[in-house]
Amino acid sequence: MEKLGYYGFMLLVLISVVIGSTNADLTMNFYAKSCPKAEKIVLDYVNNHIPNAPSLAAALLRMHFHDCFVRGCDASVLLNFTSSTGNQTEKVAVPNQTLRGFDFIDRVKSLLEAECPGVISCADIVALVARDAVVATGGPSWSVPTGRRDGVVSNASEALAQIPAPSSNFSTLQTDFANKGLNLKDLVVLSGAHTIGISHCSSFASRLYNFTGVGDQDPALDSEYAANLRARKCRSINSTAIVEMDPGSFRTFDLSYYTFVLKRRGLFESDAALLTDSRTRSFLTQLEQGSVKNFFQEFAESMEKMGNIGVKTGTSGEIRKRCAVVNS
Ligand code: HEM
Ligand SMILES: *[C@@H]1O[C@H](CO)[C@@H](O)[C@H](O)[C@H]1NC(C)=O
Ligand SMILES: *[C@@H]1O[C@H](CO)[C@@H](O)[C@H](O)[C@H]1NC(C)=O
Ligand SMILES: *[C@@H]1O[C@H](CO)[C@@H](O)[C@H](O)[C@H]1NC(C)=O
Ligand SMILES: *[C@@H]1O[C@H](CO)[C@@H](O)[C@H](O)[C@H]1NC(C)=O
Ligand SMILES: *[C@@H]1O[C@H](CO)[C@@H](O)[C@H](O)[C@H]1NC(C)=O
Ligand SMILES: *[C@@H]1O[C@H](CO)[C@@H](O)[C@H](O)[C@H]1NC(C)=O
Ligand SMILES: CC(=O)N[C@H]1CO[C@H](CO)[C@@H](O)[C@@H]1O
Repeated sequence: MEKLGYYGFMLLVLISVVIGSTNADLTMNFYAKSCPKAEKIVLDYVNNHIPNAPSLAAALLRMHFHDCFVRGCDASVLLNFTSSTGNQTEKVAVPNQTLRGFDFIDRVKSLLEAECPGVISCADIVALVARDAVVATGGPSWSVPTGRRDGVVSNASEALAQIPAPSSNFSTLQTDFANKGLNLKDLVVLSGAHTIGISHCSSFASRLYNFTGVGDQDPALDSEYAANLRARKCRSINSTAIVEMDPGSFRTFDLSYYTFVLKRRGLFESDAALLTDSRTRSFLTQLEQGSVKNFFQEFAESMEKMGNIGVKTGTSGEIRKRCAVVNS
């Protein structure tokens, strides 16, 4: 730095400012001029419908996660077909087979198209709906800056490769999150989303039956809890039943996910994996022992980061007319 001298230094500062500004960021209330009622329309729709179908809030939150982890938050998860991949879009990949709520997004999109045709991206709809739905069920709120544009590619193999599987160990989770610019704290905080929603037995049944091929169960899962799951819900390895991820409060955004994980009752190996590293175990314990308010604040911070992953802004991508298909 010394060799650069003052002018060299100022030049560097100038260059980084220019680079920073061409990399257009999301902004709060991006549609204030182009469609002033947009965010209110989303909020009203969510508030009118989520109280009647609270379980959708979890599905919509998860959809935002799956969108952001593949090609950035660009609504690629919603596409049925693209010219490069045909019908092998993210939707058909194993992790997406249990996604729900596509028609909810489509209905919000129709309302927005009626108000301001061709203005609001599907990617922003996914981000806004996820936040508003979680808030509508009493969960945390977070800032959702907007201005995301929609992608034109959706590839099933990428979803399979980049969305962490429930069987993931700690190092896989760490890498998958780091690849998206998220750290270990984000991993623990965002895994806390499993305080709401449901899971199919297929996502964890391998832990209950013949885990290592000697008729055993996953030793990282509380054996009493495992026996209970085998007896009541997941009666065979092929059971199609669904279970509450956070039994007793699966509709309430609270700290009980962390309590369950610490009792070795997290459903997935990926939940249990958070106990296998001293750093994530310590975050987990801190969150569990802290206040709900603290968890909500941390969750808001990490969600904002997640909502920023690989966003397309400015002139990249497009504003889709229908969320399931790219514009022709
Ligand atoms: C850390 C890696 C993660 C893994 C391996 C994982 C895996 C899973 C699996 C397997 C399910 C159950 C799907 C089913 O069988 O129906 C699930 C559900 C869910 N996940 Fe995750 N997840 C992870 C992180 C996240 C994150 C970051 C979020 C959101 C911020 C999230 C939100 C949810 C929600 C809300 C549900 C319930 C969905 C519903 O009720 O339909 N997960 N997750
Ligand atoms: C989809 O992604 C996979 C894995 O990244 C890649 O090998 C493949 O070429 C992609 N398919 C298309 C049609 O782009
Ligand atoms: C996907 O496309 C292939 C041919 O490209 C077709 O045979 C198949 O039926 C399609 N699947 C669905 C679910 O539309
Ligand atoms: C974690 O899982 C990955 C992928 O399955 C595997 O390659 C790796 O060896 C595992 N790491 C540990 C520490 O078990
Ligand atoms: C458990 O897995 C092993 C190895 O894959 C297999 O040989 C055995 O038959 C399985 N046992 C049961 C009860 O499914
Ligand atoms: C589960 O499904 C697999 C594959 O479809 C089958 O081979 C297996 O026999 C089934 N196991 C049980 C216990 O039903
Ligand atoms: C996209 O596929 C879904 C099923 O996954 C279907 O319900 C929807 O009608 C399709 N949308 C379009 C525009 O093709
Ligand atoms: C929501 C969705 O599109 N789910 C699809 C996931 O993929 C399977 C096939 O692999 C389809 O049957 C589901 O409709």
